[in-house]
Amino acid sequence: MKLRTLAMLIATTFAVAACAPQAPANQSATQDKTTAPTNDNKKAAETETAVADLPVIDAVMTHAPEAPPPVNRDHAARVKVKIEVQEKVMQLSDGVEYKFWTFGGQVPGQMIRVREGDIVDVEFANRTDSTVPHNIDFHAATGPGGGAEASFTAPGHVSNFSFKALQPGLYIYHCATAPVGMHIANGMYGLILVEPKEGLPKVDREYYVVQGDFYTKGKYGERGLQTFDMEKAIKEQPEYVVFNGKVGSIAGDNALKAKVGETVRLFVGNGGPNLVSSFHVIGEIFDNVHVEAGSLVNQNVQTTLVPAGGAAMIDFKIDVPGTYNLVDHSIFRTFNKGALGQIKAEGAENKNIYSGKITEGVYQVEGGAIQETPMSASETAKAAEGSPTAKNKEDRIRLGEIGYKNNCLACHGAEGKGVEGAFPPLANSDYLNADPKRGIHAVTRGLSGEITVNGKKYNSVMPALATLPDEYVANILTYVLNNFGNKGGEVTPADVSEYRKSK
Ligand code: HEC
Ligand SMILES: [Cu+2]
Repeated sequence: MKLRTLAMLIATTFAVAACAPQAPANQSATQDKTTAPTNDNKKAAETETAVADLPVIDAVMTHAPEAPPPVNRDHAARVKVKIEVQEKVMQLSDGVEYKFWTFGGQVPGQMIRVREGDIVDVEFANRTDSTVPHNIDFHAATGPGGGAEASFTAPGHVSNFSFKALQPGLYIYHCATAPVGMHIANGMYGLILVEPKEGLPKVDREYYVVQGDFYTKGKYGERGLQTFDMEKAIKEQPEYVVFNGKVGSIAGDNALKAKVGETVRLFVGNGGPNLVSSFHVIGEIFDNVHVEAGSLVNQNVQTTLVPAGGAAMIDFKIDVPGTYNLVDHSIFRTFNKGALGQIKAEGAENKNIYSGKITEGVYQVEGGAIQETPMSASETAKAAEGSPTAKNKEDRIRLGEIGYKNNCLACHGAEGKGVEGAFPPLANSDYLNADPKRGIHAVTRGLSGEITVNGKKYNSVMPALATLPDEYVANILTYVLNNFGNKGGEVTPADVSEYRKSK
């Protein structure tokens, strides 16, 4: 095996060497493809060094969400990239495990950053404990399969091949071993950035985010080790859509950080295998978007498409502090399948740009005035009309289920599991079980500021549902207390009304 590898190495080296004298010709071919004349001039100006004379360096590679630092070189190099395939059980969500197939032990694989014109020398190893062969297709490479054939590697073997990073951009790499869809669905993708020769405009922070869809036998949130479901994959019906391989990987305590006044660049990829991402950051407008991660820059963009097997480069300035949610705006994926990330920005408020809530009151259709006072007793009674009165506790639970579905499910989820980093669980909630009045408080007055639920911190805002009648609130909370593994109990309309009167 060693001999074979050596022979292949030599063959690859020869192939590269043989190409070297033709390189200028190759390059003019590339020039024909580009349209911007300024680019052509720049390319022509830089003299081509023979491949053998290029300095050899190791690639700086980073695990998501970190991105490698700018290349900062004014010449080409041979950049050595080492990738080891590892099949590995990791968490897809809290309590949910999945056997991922990975480049380098994490999903996505490490981000690689090279310079336009570099030779990328890939060493591709497949561990002995792997169950199947793997390979790698670099969208940044020009050549059959993007390296897929050259890198096809059985368990316990290692392959080498090289490619020249001819064109700048941010490119997906992925496994392309049959069944290709399954290898990608198991997490085999990552990004390589080919910086233009002049580099990218400087920003204060850069992050690496890759979306992927996952197809588990069990439903979203079903605990235990989950296996791949080919049927769901073929139907393109994932249970999970996540950023960086796990629900909550960049939310809550893992949120990306920034400060007011800073510029942030996101290197966003989409491994797929199936879904196209409508990538959006709630509360931000993208200043610049390298559309499809190519050379075309669009400005003032709200949502950008990131195709499966594609990418986008996005930058924006943070003007005001707060939490910015990264979402796939095909929005059920965010609230029900896990596609939620966060940037937490600290710094000084700027009320001119964003005031925050100035007043809140009850909106009355008749008269149209905003009142500072809560609903009057007669208004509450009116709202309660048509919502039947529960005869007993069982009845209350039954009626509460409907109320829960209409008013709470959107954020806390059908099973009350919430969304890690954004919406706390009502299931088995130590916070709620410690004192059901907390539930009355949250629903009638809203809840904000830091709370800890089942050992996890949440610092978000639940809007008050102040107009729900007492009976209705009592039913919902009784339903919650008697479901989702909570400790039971009953909240009565009298409890709610009493709490409303307290200060
Ligand atoms: C718009 C989203 C949203 C809706 C709708 C919503 N909540 Fe919440 N809820 C939150 C957020 C966010 C928090 C955490 C607030 C914080 O971090 O301080 C929360 C916290 C809670 C808590 C305390 C924490 C815990 O997990 O025990 C309870 C109880 C609760 N909500 C119950 C409800 C009930 C009952 C309803 C429906 C009547 C409801 N919520 C509707 C977003 C929502
Ligand atoms: Cu593979």
